Amino acid sequence: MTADSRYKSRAPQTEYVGFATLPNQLHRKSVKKGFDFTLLVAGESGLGKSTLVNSLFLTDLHKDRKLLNAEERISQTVEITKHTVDIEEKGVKLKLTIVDTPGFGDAVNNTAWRPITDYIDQQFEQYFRDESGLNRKNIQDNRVHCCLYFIPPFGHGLHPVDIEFMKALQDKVNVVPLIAKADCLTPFEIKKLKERVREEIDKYGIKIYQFPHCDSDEDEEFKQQDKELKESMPFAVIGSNTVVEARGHRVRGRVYPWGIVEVENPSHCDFVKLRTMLIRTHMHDLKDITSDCHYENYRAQCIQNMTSKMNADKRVESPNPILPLSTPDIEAEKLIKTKDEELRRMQQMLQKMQQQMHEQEL
Ligand SMILES: Nc1nc2c(ncn2[C@@H]2O[C@H](COP(=O)(O)OP(=O)(O)OP(=O)(O)O)[C@@H](O)[C@H]2O)c(=O)[nH]1
Ligand SMILES: [Mg+2]
Repeated sequence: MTADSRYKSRAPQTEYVGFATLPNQLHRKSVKKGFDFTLLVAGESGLGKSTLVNSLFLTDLHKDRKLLNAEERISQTVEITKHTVDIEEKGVKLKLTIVDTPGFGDAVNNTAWRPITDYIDQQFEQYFRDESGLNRKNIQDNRVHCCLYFIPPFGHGLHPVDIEFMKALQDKVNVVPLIAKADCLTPFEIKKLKERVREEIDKYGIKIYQFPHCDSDEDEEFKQQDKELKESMPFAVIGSNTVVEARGHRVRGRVYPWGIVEVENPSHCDFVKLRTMLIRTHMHDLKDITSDCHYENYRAQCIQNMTSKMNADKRVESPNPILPLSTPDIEAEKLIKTKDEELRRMQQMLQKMQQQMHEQEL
């Protein structure tokens, strides 16, 4: 019996090949492994960055944690601080890391963003090293997947420092702009400021995180949610660490003589939309873009730098730089070849690894 006839005779009996279980297999694998997600906050000092991440932390994400009372106020952030929480919901594990950064003044300063871009690069560098190392199976992904950038509610749009800052970040991380302290503005002012910020983002060519296109075959509820999210950018947010009584419920809010502003009330601000987008709907896309685009840029740059360095070494190692390269010193040539070979192997290894990672994620 030929191989072909053997397959032909078997085919009708095996109607169900079994690849329909692939999504389940992937689901099981991902659930077992758990997910990680890193969020960074940046913006001028005093805009409520620490307060907001604390609000994000302590509500849905960390129900058991004790809420801070009014006296336990957050103090000014003086250095880059990393907080990690392990969350488990219906058996799915999420390691959420929040990177809080010190705010800066509103004066344009060429280096204000440097510690943050350095931090992002350091995480890429670590990942690049781990990926090329031996223990590749257990790599900790500390790359920054999203940067919440806080825009002041005062003034008529972006400050020069905001433009500079977002531009410095845009090729390294997914930038999600937020209008800070939205309770300082009326709904009309929020609408106007949002329009203005969107215009300025276009005008100055700032690349912010773009929501993926919503397929036409998605269900209506999803389409509606997607539309609302896109229209709400930049999200106007309010943060608070105090729990107050409102409409018979204990809610996170800010008390004013004229009433209570509720953080999680969708008619008061976009806090819930932001949280939904980060945690429920777009986490995977933010991670994909980090990996396929921002990290890929970093990695390509690294490889290019390594190659240029090797070429420079090659020239230095040559005993007589005036001589043409076709008559090189044999030992130097050998060394260069070994280095070239090493680099090629490393590139192949990285490509293979990336392919595997893509396959795992599919
Ligand atoms: N009105 C209003 N005040 C807020 C809001 N969020 C925070 N605040 C207050 O603003 C002040 C500064 O808040 P922080 O969270 O420390 O601000 P930050 O951006 O982390 O400041 P730095 O650490 O200096 O960068 C505190 O008194 C907060 O209570 C908000 O949404 N609305
Ligand atoms: Mg702070």
